[in-house]
Amino acid sequence: MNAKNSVPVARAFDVEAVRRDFPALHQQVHGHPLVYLDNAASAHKPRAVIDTITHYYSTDYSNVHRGLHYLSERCSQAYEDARGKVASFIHAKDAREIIFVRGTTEAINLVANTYGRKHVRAGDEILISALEHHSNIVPWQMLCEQTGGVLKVVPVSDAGELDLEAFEHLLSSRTRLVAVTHVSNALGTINPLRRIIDAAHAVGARVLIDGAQAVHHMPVDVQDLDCDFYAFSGHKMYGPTGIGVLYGKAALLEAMPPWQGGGEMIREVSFERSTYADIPFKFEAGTPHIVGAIGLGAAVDYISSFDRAAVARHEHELMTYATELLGSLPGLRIVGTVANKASIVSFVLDDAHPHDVGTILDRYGIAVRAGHHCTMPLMNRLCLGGTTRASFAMYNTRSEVERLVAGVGKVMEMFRR
Ligand code: C6P
Repeated sequence: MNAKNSVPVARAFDVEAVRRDFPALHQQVHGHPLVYLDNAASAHKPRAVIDTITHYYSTDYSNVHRGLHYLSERCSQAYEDARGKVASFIHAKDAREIIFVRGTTEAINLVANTYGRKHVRAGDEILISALEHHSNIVPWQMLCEQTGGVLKVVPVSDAGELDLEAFEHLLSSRTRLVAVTHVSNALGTINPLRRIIDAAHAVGARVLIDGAQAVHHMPVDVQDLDCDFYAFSGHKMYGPTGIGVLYGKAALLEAMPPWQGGGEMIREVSFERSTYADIPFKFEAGTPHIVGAIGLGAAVDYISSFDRAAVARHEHELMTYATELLGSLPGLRIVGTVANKASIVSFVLDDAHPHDVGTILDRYGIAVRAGHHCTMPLMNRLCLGGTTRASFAMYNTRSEVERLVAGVGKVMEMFRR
């Protein structure tokens, strides 16, 4: 804090200093220094998050919103402070619009099972895109099976770009909900959300954004976007596993029926009927992941302590550098070539299966993901069984990109026909 006016001062971005914050990065894997490029699957945790979790389990831990005693009050305060931090992080109007859930998957299932079951009738349409993760496909398929709704899919180009004209044609007065990803986890494509959201609202549809791969790479302002729901996971943004967020506009959340029943989500219970608590508690049945939420608050503090534009620039440079070096290797093809991309480079080799690439890179201490990345329909659309995917975080370096490229070179030598 700046002592004079209490305005937080952004920490200068220095990647070597950032790396010192992450203990797990400093280890050898198969005799090589770890190069961790599987951040889209899950990112490592800074000391600030680890210490916060240790602190709460070591001292101020108790159940929340139940006890009148000292520890319960302290822990409840920290849990609600975390909600406030998340609300500010995505610029929600009100902390009541932040529902703590297990992750993106649970957030989307919550909307499908509450908003979806209430509003989708036989013949109504739900519009998703061909870029979606299984988490933003399967819950809608299940909803359609239950309600007679119809799932429609916006096509994607060979480069990995949504066909916005097709999207606008698919929208109709039957469209109840549009559910699209902010950033594609398989290709890195950043979708033009404003255009999508405005067009969906023009036909009276609600919009859910899957922000799992976006919220830690770029500033997200849910009021400016005007999305109705925004979902993300703590573990990809340097926070704990098992905790995530559903943002929803307060008026929508208030009108939605609860999903899971139990303690914490009720106002009064009798054997005849129950009444429900106000938001957000209506959607947080049972004992929540208390320390997970507090740890997520610490992750938000950590990310927010930096000049976020500098972090985004650094990640973009890594992606561009990796694309340039990998793209120059004969027999390697980058998959996902749109101009507007974030932190992800997917590729295929002419002569080696992605699983072989991933396994061999691991022998050199390089962690990447290989396979369909939980986007089987997208892989089918691109006529691929899978890709090898390098995904970057704020702590990665140019020399790690060079280690990746050298590793891929070794794989190519092994498989050269
Ligand atoms: N993608 C990946 O390696 P959960 O598991 O609920 O935290 O997140 C699911 C999810 C939803 N949407 C997108 C765009 C995602 O990328 C993910 C998780 C990981 O790409 C694990 S499959």
